Amino acid sequence: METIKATKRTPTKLTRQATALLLAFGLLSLLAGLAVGCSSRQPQTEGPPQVLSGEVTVEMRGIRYVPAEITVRKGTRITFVNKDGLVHDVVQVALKDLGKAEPGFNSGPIQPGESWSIVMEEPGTYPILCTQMGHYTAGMVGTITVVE
Ligand SMILES: [Cu+2]
Repeated sequence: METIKATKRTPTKLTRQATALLLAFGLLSLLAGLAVGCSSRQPQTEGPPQVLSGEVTVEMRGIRYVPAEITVRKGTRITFVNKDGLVHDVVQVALKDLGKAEPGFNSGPIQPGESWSIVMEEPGTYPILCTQMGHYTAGMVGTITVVE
């Protein structure tokens, strides 16, 4: 009877130690994983937006404004160049206000290979979109931010 008890106790003790070891290893690998995760996230830190000035070009290609988001100094001339085989336009209105509010500016149709430009004089945030059929729903929207 006693030998049976002893053999019963020993595996229990071992199992506890093994469990403790496994927990310790698990915790260590979890911490290591977190440390790796943190260091790999660091290079994605974004700085303040680049402020462009003088003459700036935005291409219209692939039914997109490229770049879609720009920040410019007031007095900057922005030229929109149509690189697509489709007609585009540049209408200064927020998507939610389309058809309700008067656009701030409207380029009218810009034919393939043609361009249109505007000088931005007033600081502010100007959402733009292309009103050609299906274009803004395809993602042809952008924002011009004008700073002092
Ligand atoms: Cu378009």
